[in-house]
Amino acid sequence: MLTAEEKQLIPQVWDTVCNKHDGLGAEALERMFFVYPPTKTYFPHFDLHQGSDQVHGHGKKVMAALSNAVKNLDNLSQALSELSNLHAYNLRVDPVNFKLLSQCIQVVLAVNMGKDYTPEVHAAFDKFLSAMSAVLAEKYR
Ligand code: HNI
Repeated sequence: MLTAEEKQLIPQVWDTVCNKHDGLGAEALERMFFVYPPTKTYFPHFDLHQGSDQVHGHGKKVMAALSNAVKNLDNLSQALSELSNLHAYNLRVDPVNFKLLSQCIQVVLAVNMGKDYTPEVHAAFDKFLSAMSAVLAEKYR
């Protein structure tokens, strides 16, 4: 459960960092594909080279979905319901992969925020991304 402080901190960081850099999603995806190559198997139809327009475009979609989640911290399950259906029924992404992408998102935040990536911010995003992953995986059974 996110604390009241974390519910304030997450939108603040989102507005100051994530909304200002539209490449953060692509940066996280590039890391995921590089560090965990099996994740590439879900994207056989994509050009996955560094700097790929497709990865950039997909990164923007992922960030937009996260933005929507940040606006609905009390209501994640409903806000992400369609996306959860898509990942479970159509894409059939193995839920372990959500953790891998979440880790890459954390690293990208850390790299971009430097010392502002405090333990409090780290903990808040860890909880938020775990909650997000749980919702994306909840239709699997
Ligand atoms: Ni995911 C499509 C959001 C994790 C594989 N994914 C999307 C779309 C969004 C999205 C948004 C576009 C939906 C649409 O077009 O209607 N994905 C998210 C979020 C997370 C996530 C917020 C976790 C934080 N997706 C993952 C993971 C994988 C993944 C971990 C696999 C490793 N996603 C896909 C694939 C598509 C996709 C594959 C379809 C891409 C395409 O355009 O063909």
